[in-house]
Amino acid sequence: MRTQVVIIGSGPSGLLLGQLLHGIGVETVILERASRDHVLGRVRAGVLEQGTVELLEEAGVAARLHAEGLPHSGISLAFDGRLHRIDLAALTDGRHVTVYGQTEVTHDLMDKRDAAGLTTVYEAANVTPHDFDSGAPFATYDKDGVSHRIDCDFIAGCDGYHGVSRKSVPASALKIFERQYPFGWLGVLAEVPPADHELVYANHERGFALCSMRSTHRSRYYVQCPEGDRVEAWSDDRFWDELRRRLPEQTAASVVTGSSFEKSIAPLRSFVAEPMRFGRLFLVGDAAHIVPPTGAKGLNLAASDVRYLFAGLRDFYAEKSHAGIDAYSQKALARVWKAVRFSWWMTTMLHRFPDTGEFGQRIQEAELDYLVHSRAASTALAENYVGLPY
Ligand code: FAS
Ligand code: PHB
Repeated sequence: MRTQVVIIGSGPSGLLLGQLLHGIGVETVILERASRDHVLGRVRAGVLEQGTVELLEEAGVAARLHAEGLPHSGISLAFDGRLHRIDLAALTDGRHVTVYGQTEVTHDLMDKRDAAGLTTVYEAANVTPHDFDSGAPFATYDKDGVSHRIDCDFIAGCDGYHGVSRKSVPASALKIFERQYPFGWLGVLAEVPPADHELVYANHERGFALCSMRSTHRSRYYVQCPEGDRVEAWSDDRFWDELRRRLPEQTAASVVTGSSFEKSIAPLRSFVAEPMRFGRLFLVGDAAHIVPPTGAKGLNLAASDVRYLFAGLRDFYAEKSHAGIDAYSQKALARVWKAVRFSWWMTTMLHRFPDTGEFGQRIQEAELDYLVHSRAASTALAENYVGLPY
């Protein structure tokens, strides 16, 4: 079998790249190790930068997003028993974010790909990229006990942090940067109306909390929890009590509790693998970088990687130009590191670390107080949160 671009991974980055390439007549095959339902069952990101929305519009998959997504022009920071709103739109000439779950983005992209009759091999086992340092790369995989080979021009490693693509690169060719945070996020989904009409990021002596949502009737909440904590240790009652203890009284009083239908703990880390290109293999999205979700950047960074790689592949196929693919790693990493910094900064400002102590808590509160009363500081937060220019 032969195609132009083999995409490993049917998450948002693989699907979005496949859809954009299809739009310019470039053939792709996606190889995904999980089932379609398993991919759709993952609950992850919830906030889309304006640039990501524009990319989904370009891919022709933004209709439901515009019908059901919630445009947000501000967020609130909660500390010292009060809410402090950051007016994102006023500080960034009208830019905003859209609340629309990653699950929905993935669903829309999968439906669009299926409608176009494009090939995605789900439950593909032992996917392996080969000869990507030559001009004739190929991928192999096993399906239903049969081994397959697909020859191609390029391989896009869109297979996430635990994928095979980055692991197929010789360790000597990779520079890894990593910081593990000494806590995780316990997240729940519940069919209850959100506590506030916008997101609330709370700094509290007991730990960080986040009030988010998926719609006006479905809420997404998080509380910081100890590293190694277990979901089984958290009943719904315990979660709701802890969440409300970390919020200002007025916000806590607005929390509508109910039974959670999803509850999980995610570890927090900052991770970057450099470079993001190895001959005919490109690392995209979580395959190359991970950020703590405090800045709502993970999914949006995957989208910006896709934008840069798509532009490079479009120039290659349209004009036989290598300039775009040669510049991919350096351009993508320049934006990745700014998002890694912002996510690290939001995380250190809002979370309780083992060594924070009373002095550290006062420093965090002083930074937050300065932030919400300084137009310059609020603008810096706002322009990073809505998404820096590509
Ligand atoms: P994904 O990991 O989404 O997709 C990779 C795909 O490749 C998967 O379908 C996987 O099954 C497949 N794959 C893996 N190995 C393979 C192999 N060997 N062969 C074939 N296929 C393979 N971001 C935010 O912005 N906000 C959040 O709140 C947020 N919360 C998160 C919570 C969790 C628990 C996690 C893990 C991530 C979270 N993220 C969040 C980040 C997340 O949204 C990612 O940035 C986003 O999924 C990146 O998309 P992809 O790069 O497509 O990677
Ligand atoms: C979410 O709704 O899942 C979400 C929103 C904002 C974040 C992280 C997660 O910073």
